[in-house]
Amino acid sequence: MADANYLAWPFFDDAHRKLAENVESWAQTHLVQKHDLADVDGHCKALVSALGQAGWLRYTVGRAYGGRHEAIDVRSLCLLRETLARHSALADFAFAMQGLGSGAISLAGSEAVKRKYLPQVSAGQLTAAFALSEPDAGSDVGAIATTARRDGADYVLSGVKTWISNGGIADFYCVFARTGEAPGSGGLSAFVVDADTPGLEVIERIAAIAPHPLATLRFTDCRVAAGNLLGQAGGGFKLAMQTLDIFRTSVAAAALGFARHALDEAIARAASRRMFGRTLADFQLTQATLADMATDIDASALLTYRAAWTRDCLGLPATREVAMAKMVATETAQQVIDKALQMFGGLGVKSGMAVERLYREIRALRIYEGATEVQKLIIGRELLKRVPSNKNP
Ligand code: COS
Repeated sequence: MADANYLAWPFFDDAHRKLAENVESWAQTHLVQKHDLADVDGHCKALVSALGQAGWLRYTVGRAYGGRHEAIDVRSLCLLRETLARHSALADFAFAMQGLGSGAISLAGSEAVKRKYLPQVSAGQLTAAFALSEPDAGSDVGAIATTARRDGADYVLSGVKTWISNGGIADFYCVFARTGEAPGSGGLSAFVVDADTPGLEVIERIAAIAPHPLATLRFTDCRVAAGNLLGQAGGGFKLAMQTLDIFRTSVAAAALGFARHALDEAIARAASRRMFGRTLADFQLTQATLADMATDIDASALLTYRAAWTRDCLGLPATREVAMAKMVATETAQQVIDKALQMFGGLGVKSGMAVERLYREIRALRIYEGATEVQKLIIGRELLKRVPSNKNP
């Protein structure tokens, strides 16, 4: 059982502690790692449904639409993701995408759009996706080239989106496209687009290092009602950033879950592996490695839950805190997992071993929802804002 001492930290209240306990016990009975992931799509759909039935997806939307809290509580999101990730990367993925994929609706959708989508997202009856990245616009969101042209009561979308998680299995996509109110980041808008809308097709399924549904989408004169616009025309860039400010902290939490799993594997290995007439744990080198791993995990947890608490309790976007948490938790989780794998020797690289899986599963987290380099950029810019003449360097 992973270390749960951090639950005593002042970032949490008793409801959070109870939530962590309940999701841990649910995960132990419902999330047996399936090593044969031939049907990743089917497995993912089943997980969305199971997470919905168990009530965990209620934490991805606000109370008026079936949610557990008035607005999304980031500490709950993080506790859920950390626990799910410790048990099953795909369960964490399925949970996370419901929140990220519907986040722009929660923040800026009209009442009608919220009522149409959010209750079913929360029940696990609709699968959500966030369609931001393009072949030439990943980190540079302001370079988005997909267009949305106003035509009477509709918008007509044309372009290509790629690296879209849940692409191919989602029921709807929150799509960011250029409406042209201003050049660059000021000319983007967000739309909710149902997966079966004529003109939207999945043109490639992408196989990834750790399998999950991932696709490239093409929009060809894809017509959506103007009512599907999320927020103001031209407000799409800020809406994307606001959505990421909420969910990036939960990426840090997922990385923590992977790292805690790796530490547990490493401790069990150290205690049981015999060599040179002793156990691996008897070597000071091993003890030093374990100490580094545990300290890195605690440092990541402190940054992660500080970011979540800052947003929940101080009501601040916490852009800087979120970026620090995402950067440190994902980077250190990669190192923690690498150290755990090393302690397994040759066994560590054998397919199907937990550390081998974790080694692959952590990698994408250092890239998606803003690569480490982007987080550094964000932190640097936030610091420079303290100098009035450098408000937007
Ligand atoms: N919340 C609200 N508004 C924000 C914001 C935030 N977190 N971040 C920036 N803005 C605003 C800025 O204040 C600015 O507003 P004004 O034009 O009114 O001054 C506007 O948005 C443009 O901001 P900025 O000039 O910083 O934009 P850049 O094009 O330089 O982009 C980065 C900044 C690189 C930080 C941004 O594009 C980014 O986060 N990229 C990574 C995206 C990502 O995560 N991709 C992965 C896809 S999801 S898997």
